[in-house]
Amino acid sequence: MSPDKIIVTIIGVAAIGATYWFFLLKKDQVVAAGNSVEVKVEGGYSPTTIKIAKHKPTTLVFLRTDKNDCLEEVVIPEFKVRQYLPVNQKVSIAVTPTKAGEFPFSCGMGMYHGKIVVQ
Ligand SMILES: [Cu+2]
Repeated sequence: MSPDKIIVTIIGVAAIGATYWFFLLKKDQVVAAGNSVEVKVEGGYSPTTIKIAKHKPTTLVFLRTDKNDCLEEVVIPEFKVRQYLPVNQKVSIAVTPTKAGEFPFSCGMGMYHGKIVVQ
């Protein structure tokens, strides 16, 4: 291999590594909720995983700062929630999980995902 090809290969591998690192870190973002937990809605959900305790009333406070229409609704099937999220306005959703498990939530079109882990 010529030196320029080696450099291109190294940069390529580094870019792939950085991408994996970025997404893995994003995926591993877990927050244990107290009585409430704030979820930022900006190009997805942050945190993506929220841990809450069984039988504990918990308020999920969604704050959407992303003008993308894709994120204007949040859907949590387990709690029968389909909620419109106005931009730059906090929306509180109270849930009291009655069973343990992992319950996904997503935007109205199912393109962005997060999950609620009940323990
Ligand atoms: Cu969407």
